[in-house]
Amino acid sequence: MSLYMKIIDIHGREILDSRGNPTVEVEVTAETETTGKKYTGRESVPSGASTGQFEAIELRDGDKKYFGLGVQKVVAHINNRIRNEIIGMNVLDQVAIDRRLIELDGTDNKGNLGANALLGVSLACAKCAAEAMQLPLHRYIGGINAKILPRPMMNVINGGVHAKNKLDFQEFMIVPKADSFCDALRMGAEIYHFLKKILEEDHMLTAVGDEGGFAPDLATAKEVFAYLAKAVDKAGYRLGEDVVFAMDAASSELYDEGRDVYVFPGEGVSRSTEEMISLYEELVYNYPLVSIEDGLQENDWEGWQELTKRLGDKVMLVGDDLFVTNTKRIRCGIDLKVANAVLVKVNQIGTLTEAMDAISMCQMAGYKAVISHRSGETEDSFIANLAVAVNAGWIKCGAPCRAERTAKYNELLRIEENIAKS
Ligand code: 2PG
Ligand code: MG
Repeated sequence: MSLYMKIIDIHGREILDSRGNPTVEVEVTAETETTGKKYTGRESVPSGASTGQFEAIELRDGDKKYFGLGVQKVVAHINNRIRNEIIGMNVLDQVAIDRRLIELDGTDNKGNLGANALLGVSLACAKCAAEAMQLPLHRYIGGINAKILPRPMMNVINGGVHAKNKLDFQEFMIVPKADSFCDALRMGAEIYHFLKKILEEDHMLTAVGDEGGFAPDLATAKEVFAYLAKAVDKAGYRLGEDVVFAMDAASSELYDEGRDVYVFPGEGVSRSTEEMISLYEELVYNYPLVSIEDGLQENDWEGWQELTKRLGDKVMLVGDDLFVTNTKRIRCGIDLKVANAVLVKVNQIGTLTEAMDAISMCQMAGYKAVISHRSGETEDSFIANLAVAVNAGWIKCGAPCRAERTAKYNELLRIEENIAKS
């Protein structure tokens, strides 16, 4: 590579995420060899609640501070071992940086230095490189053809482990469709406000859950979709045309391995794999539901095959805990004809290069890639840039509420403007 922007400093620190838990922030500084001009990129690391069993390891201190959730050890890894190893490298050589990080960790699951250490450094390098090249981040990562604004999947009703209500399924999303991202976002926000009104009229709680959606004490998917349909209608949009629905069952959280059933405490029922699939068929038949994420648990490849046979040509079947943004598991899914879309979460795998490899694998196999936030987020908007960089077409980043969610949406507005101008 002819351009050399030497990394001269890396600094990690502990900050707070949207749940008030510690997470990692990293600053990377690089210097132009010829002029000595310095550029800095800063990024931070999200954190999940319904984490998949096969995700890369998020290291925590486990001591008295912050109930064991501190990340001081991770910060020390960044400021010592990683810093020593990466300083001097070319910040423009993302693949080499990520490879070095992976080698330095030396484990399959990033359990040594922590995926949260690696990811913070990896993303901050990309940001610093974009600054150094004086390019918008989406353009630096994606190049000249980065141009598709994603369709937002907006989680407006929160349940599962993201809210303390009766709702067992984790996420219910509205997916507006418009000619521009700006209009889609406005539609989503309008529907969100109508939803609030309708819930209030029915004396439901409109306090919000971790991802900014409301967390009323509804128990079933049908009840939720009935409210969503009403809100879409009140907002003046056509259900099924202007707006469709998506859901994240997050079913690994509901699964009881001993009894081989999915337990729904809010509904007071259990469901077998067959009953889960039948329920989804019924929902798809009755509502404009276009996407079901983690419909079955993360180890049930056979169940997923059946689910894919029955619904794969009608809706997006998105693997989150199932694939964990890991090319080994995605390869397996493609070979077994399981699912048809992958939820991409950068912290599930730990480096930007590996996340982009996962996206390429999806796109080559005709699987959709949905770029996603975590339930624990920061004001960082890297994923908005990533979604456009890879022309993913879809992004899932919560309700149009809470600054850590709107940070992503607002960044997409800026990107849309930027693309229109260029
Ligand atoms: C999910 C995510 C994000 P968490 O399951 O898809 O919405 O939740 O970050 O808690 O895993
Ligand atoms: Mg999920």
